[in-house]
Amino acid sequence: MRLLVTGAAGFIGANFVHHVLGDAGQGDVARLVGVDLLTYAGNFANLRGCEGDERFRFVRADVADRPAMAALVAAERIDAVAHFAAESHVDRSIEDHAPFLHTNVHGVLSLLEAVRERPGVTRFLHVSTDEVYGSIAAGRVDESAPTRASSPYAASKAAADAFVQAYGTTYGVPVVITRACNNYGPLQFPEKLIPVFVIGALEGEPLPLYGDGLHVRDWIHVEDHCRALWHVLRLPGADGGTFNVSAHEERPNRQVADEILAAVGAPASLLRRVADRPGHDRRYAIDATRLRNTGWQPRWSFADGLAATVAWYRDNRTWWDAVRSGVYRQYYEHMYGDRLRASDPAATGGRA
Ligand code: NAD
Ligand code: TDX
Repeated sequence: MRLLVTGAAGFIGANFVHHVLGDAGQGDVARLVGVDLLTYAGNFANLRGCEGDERFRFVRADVADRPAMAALVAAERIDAVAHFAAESHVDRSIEDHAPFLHTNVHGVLSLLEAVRERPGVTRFLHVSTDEVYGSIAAGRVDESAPTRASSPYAASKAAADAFVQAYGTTYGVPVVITRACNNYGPLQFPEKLIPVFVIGALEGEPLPLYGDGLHVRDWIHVEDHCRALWHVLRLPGADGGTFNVSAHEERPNRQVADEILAAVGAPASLLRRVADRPGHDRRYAIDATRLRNTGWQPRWSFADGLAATVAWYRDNRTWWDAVRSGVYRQYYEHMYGDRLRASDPAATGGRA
């Protein structure tokens, strides 16, 4: 396999590259080209250890640059694509949709065009999200559920999914879509709930819980997600298919916060109830039976995965010290400053 991995320096992309260049891909991968623009979320340090692997090459490029993607796919004789590159944070999409339209929509179109021109490509794996289904009032939804995006981020991912499906139907591109629930684990940029709260708890900083904290998310350890993606990338007869990826581990955010506080050994007084996210989806819960029926299953329980993740952040302070410097400070102040100053620890319901 000659594999193109976009978003290779991001959280899930980098974990996937390590997974595939490690034991999982032994004998299967002749070449792995990692592409990443190295935006605020991309970090070349996430790929430490890959530089010495002769199968690996890193290219800094914008996935929405059509000529660059077409040239790369042709020059490297790519025969499979795993597309991770995206603007991935809901709160940022509420501030400015433009980078989301650029990368998530124009980016996927640019890659689909590059692949359409190259008949040797046997799989285009589009890494999508459960957020395209919108809030799920009860039960778990399977892949037949309609898309009902709530945030500009989710809308851009749903649009990308629609283009991927259209290129499969119209041009016969061998596409597969995966829709995963919330990931957590090593190398996650501290803008998402778990790394914000783990690092905050380690530092004794206030932890901003949006709204009543009873919004439910469905959690999967990034390693289980990467195993699912590697499995789907090579799954015979899957062209045109969509697969939900979930460990079926649902929890309200407040419970996640409590579990983090317990794992770190930090006091509940750090919790702050802050102004809610506009359009905040109340609950995500997807059914991954279709994927499980093809032979994949998760290995991490949330309790073990969270403990391992807390241990990783505790042991890798240099990694997060570096990513939390400079422009990140401005982001944190912009996103949380006023909300935290307006918050009241007592508003956590007497727990503070
Ligand atoms: P991330 O933000 O950590 O990483 C995204 C990467 O894409 C970064 O390295 C960034 O530099 C790169 N990138 C951004 N714009 C680019 C561009 N124009 N050209 C090239 N590279 C660019 O995100 P993540 O959490 O690793 O998510 C990866 C994928 O998985 C995304 O498509 C996301 O929608 C999807 N997903 C994420 C989750 C989650 O919980 N994090 C869950 C389901 C699906
Ligand atoms: O500081 C916070 N406080 C808080 O209460 C943050 C960052 C989040 N939250 C809440 C909002 C959500 O209910 O925690 C929950 C999780 O929030 P995020 O980590 O921002 O993730 P979410 O919005 O659920 O989206 C994630 O899962 C699906 C990823 O960011 C997406 O990329 C993925 O597609």
